[in-house]
Amino acid sequence: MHVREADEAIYIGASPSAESYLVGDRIIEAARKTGAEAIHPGYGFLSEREWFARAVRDAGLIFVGPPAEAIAAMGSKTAARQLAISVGTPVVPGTTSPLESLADAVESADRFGYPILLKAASGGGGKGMRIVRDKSELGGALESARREAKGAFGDDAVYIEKYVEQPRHVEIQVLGDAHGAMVHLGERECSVQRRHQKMIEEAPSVVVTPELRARMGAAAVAAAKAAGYVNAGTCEFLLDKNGDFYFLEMNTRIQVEHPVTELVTGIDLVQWQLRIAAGERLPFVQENIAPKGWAIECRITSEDPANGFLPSTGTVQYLHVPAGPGIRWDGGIEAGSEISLFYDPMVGKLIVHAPTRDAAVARMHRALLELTVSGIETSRDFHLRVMEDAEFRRGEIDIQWLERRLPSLLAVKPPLETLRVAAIAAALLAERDRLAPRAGRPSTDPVEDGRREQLTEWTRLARLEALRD
Ligand code: MV4
Repeated sequence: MHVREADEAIYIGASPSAESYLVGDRIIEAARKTGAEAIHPGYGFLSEREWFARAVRDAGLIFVGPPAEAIAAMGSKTAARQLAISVGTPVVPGTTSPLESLADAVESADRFGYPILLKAASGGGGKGMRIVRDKSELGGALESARREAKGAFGDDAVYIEKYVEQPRHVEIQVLGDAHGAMVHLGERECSVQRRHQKMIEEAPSVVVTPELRARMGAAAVAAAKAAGYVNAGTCEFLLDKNGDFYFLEMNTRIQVEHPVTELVTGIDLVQWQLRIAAGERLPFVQENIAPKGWAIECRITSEDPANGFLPSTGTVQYLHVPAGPGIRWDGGIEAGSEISLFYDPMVGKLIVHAPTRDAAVARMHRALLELTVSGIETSRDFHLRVMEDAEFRRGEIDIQWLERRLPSLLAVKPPLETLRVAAIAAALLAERDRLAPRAGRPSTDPVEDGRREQLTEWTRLARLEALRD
């Protein structure tokens, strides 16, 4: 679909991303061949690789994203913590340099108090993380964290943070130009996630007041500026039950969930990424930026929630996309699309905007009912169950909410609409059988035919009455 819609398409290699999308030279060569001036790295693949941003720049092209130096500054989690601390952005209590030994780990853990979290210094996204609740577990956890970090990032450096219990994941969108101006566009609430994969995001967050938004926003802008950040970026925070927030890390790319911010601020983030890359100045005044209404995004993936979110492959046979006021579909599939295991299972994002959170939840529910994807399993029904969930509707969510709630979400019976459609289909089939019980054989009994007709008429009226509500 994206190839057909593009003005020009260049073959960059075979389907495995290691042979195509992850080969920087192939991408840069494609830009050269077409005379493109700039490369937008999207999300995933090479979007946060310092070396790629540098290679694009060295090739005389524009990288639509932050300078390579800013990616590097935020890439090391311990360096990012030091940067944040240096400008007064709160971070979780912990070490600001990698652990040197088990003795160092024991001493640091005692200083901050259990439970603690071991994190990979080159990490992010949860890889190489270990919760340690007791001194006796520390040695083993340190070893396995190092091993996982080494495997995933080629670096076994690990550091310690105090473990924050049941926080929310709230992130702040920032936008900075190349002339030193930077604003924040408020928060996104991203707590509804499973195994570090976000499933639902919203803006604003039910627990963020204008005052807290201003403080978190200023903290995010300060950290981003300290890294020399330009273009669109996101600072991740944990927000605890007391309303205290802690900087975790910065995502140096446009994120999947950026549409919710676009809808509540009215600012087209991707357009501004391009305008910033072209050297334009930001025209925004921080005081005038405030979220209007409520936006929610559901990630529609080719995964089967009933089967432990197993990836589902196949051909999309039929697609019906919801439409109407306050509904946006950012999709990458159409009827005939082949869903393979080569790429991320996300096939589309359904995003709604409404005046209030309640209205947005209702609108999302209606839009999900309208969404039809056949040929592959999708997360659509799962999202319907979340929109119907009482705790979600009250906004009572934290980063463990989904995994806690999963069993009851999956146990819920099908929605009323589905039962209704099934009832109508059953009634129509029964009606057809009754009218043609002889399956094409000619009638031999006109009296019996008359009785059947009468019965059918009464049955039909009764059924219509029953189906009225
Ligand atoms: C934490 C934490 C609790 N305490 N740090 C996970 C991914 C990475 N970005 C940081 N993560 C966490 N860091 C401290 N000190 C809990 C998580 C965490 C998490 C954070 C955001 C969204 C989802 C999460 C799921 C599990 C754990």
